[in-house]
Amino acid sequence: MKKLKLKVNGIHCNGCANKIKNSIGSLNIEHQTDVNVDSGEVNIAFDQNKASINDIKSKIQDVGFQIESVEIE
Ligand SMILES: [Cu+2]
Repeated sequence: MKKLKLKVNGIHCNGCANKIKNSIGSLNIEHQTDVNVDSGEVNIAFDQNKASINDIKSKIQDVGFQIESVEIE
């Protein structure tokens, strides 16, 4: 599993958090996504054989959020 730590702009509530989780879920890959509403930090562990970092970023951007930074762990 590949681990990413993203700083995402525009997360205001649990609804936003769920939007992001569902967007990653729509990739239909093994993943664990945690969203911290207070800090705007999104931690994602995902199967790097099934999706790329850009796939993950695109999904989050597609539902209306701006990615400020990406840290690969
Ligand atoms: Cu919200």
